Amino acid sequence: MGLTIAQKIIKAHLLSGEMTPGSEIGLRIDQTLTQDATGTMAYLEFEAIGIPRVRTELSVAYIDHNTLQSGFENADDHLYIQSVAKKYGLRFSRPGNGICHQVHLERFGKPGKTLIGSDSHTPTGGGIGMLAMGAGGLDVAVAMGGGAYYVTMPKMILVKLSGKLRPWVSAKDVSLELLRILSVKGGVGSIIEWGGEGVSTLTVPQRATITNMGTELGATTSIFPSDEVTRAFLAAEGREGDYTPLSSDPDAKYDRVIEIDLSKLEPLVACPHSPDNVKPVSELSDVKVDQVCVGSCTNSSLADLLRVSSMLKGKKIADSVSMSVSPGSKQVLSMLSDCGALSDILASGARLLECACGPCIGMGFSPNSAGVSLRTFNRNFEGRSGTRDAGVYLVSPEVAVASALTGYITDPATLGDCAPIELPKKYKIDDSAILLPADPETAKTLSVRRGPNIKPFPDTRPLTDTVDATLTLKVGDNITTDHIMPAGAKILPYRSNIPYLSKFCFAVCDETFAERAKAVGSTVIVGGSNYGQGSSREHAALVPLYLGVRAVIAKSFARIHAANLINAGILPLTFRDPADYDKLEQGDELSLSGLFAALESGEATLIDKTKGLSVKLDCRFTERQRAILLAGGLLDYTRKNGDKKQ
Ligand code: MIC
Ligand code: SF4
Repeated sequence: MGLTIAQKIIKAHLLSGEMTPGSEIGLRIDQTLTQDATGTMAYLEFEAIGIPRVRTELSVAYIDHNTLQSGFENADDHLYIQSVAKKYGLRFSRPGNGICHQVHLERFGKPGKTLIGSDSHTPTGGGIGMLAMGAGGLDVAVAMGGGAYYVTMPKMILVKLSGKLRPWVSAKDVSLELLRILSVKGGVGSIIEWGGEGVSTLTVPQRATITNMGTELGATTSIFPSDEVTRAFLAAEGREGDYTPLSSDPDAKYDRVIEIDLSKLEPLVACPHSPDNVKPVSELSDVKVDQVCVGSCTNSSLADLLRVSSMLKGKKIADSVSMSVSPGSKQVLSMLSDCGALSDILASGARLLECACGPCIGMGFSPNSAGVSLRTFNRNFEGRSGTRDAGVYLVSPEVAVASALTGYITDPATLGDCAPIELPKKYKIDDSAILLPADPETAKTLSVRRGPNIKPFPDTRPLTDTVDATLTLKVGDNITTDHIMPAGAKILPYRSNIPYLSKFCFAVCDETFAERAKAVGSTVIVGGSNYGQGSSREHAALVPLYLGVRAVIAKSFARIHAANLINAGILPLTFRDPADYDKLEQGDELSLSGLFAALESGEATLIDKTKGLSVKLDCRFTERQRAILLAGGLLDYTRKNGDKKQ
């Protein structure tokens, strides 16, 4: 039987398991990336595993999230990561060089290779034909040490594209259309492959926008073929040698096929507070806009910003709008500046921000109170912008600029003709902000710099046969990691300080949670479906571990978060009958007993001592996951089994 693109890459990297959907597979990982907000913890874990040098083909440490440096904390973490990279054999992308996914696509991504990154938008690399997945920091640390990365073999969804995008309609609208069709849960357990004759009409940056936002569907990853368009992109980056063609076999089998005619799409908008709350721009023309942000790993390529500058040229943004532009990389910024496009952006009244994540993760440029913010980003979860009552709308760069000019959500087609954008045949290459590691001999003599903000990893504990705990928090569906462990300018500097971070755990839902959890000492959290969607941040598991969370019981879990809970030694359990969710109440005293046997049988019984009832839970894990849970998490498991795993 023929294979899909993803299946071909999986087959070439398969270390263990069967390629049947639902079974656990172990993959050899060629490349890893980290960003600084998850990187410090990932490298502390890598050091704890105790391997002298990374064993991947390429590992890169980026600094792009925590660039505000409003105190010593971020600067200390940057120095820590820089010194780790030099000693252990990684490239180090300096602050200011750009957003990890954009820079990785430009300078390192290779079709046919596997990449895991401690960031949920790592699938951006699928735009260039990589099998690129987001993972928790500990999984990345293990992969850096040469260990396999384990995922559940996904189902395959083919999105078959026909036609060509009309003027003013962009790759972002393709992503939003798929979110409209599938919802934020629709990709869970699947890889989304893009095919059909419409693919050849999309450039690599457009493809990368689409694979980037596949994350919002909950997909394991998304991938495009590698074709002549890919070759041209790599050639423009001076890397034609990295090109290999990749396509699915004509008789490849997909579990589901979705057809999208590009020529029928119109500009779309994801309304607050979920990326799948999608409406056509034409229905929102009454919405007055306070703020517009262009950038993020979704829409900050040269092509995107040339479009922005051509729309702004000779015009002024509305007085009532505050607009920011954050280029995705130094390459993008420098080329914008060389061709004069940057001046057109600045002359319009827009503000230029750093080549970094910035407002996307609430690092500055928060909206005014109850403000309406239009962003070319990928997430609009409540509170993520830093302003709790702001309404964030996700849009294409075209809709963003049209709205900045008029002050209302505006269909760009009302502005007249859409001028074509000329992309250069060669990009400007300057890798001087990517520092190389020391040679292995010198590396042995180097030490790592650790600032006072770096606190030890929380205490882990092996699983016990009985867990008695209080139901300290009950939450609803689609809880994001931004709810569990918020980010933003006030908190992000403390990503290497779990005790401090713990004060903010679930603060968006319930400000008293952290105190209450600490007071009871042993906690169970109950959630609805798609619990833990969003970011890959393992802090959303490590902080609960620190606060005494022993199990999370939900209707269903998002993939990376479930893995992070297991890696932290916290049990992710699901209701056999989702209706049982309604029977449990915050404050109930619970008991899970006979857990060792439950791990073997796949079924656990929860006793609600307060209500006097019992509830059946699914407790199905792979042999490896059971061993991790019994050991008290992946770190302890890897330390014990390190040699066997290589
Ligand atoms: C995000 O977009 O939420 C982040 C910040 O990039 C996260 C990583 C993090 O929390 O550090 C992600 O997407 O994984
Ligand atoms: Fe950075 Fe935002 Fe992309 Fe996350 S989604 S990597 S915060 S730009």
